[in-house]
Amino acid sequence: MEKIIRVEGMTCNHCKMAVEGALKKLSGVINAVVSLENKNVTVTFDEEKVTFEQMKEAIEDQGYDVVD
Ligand code: 9UX
Repeated sequence: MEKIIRVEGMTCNHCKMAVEGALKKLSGVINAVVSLENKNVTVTFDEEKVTFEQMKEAIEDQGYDVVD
């Protein structure tokens, strides 16, 4: 499935790469695309393999805030 997660604090291309990379490292995440303009990340994932909490943690570990 696909979910749009709102993320605060991403301002540059490095932020984009950090968040996309952290998510794509999770088993079950198929794709992750950050929009700096929209302050969100669109994640395509297998909901049987990865949870929202895991994805949230991965983003927060990079230093960004997830808005539920
Ligand atoms: Mo540079 Mo993006 O500090 O946060 S990585 S703006």
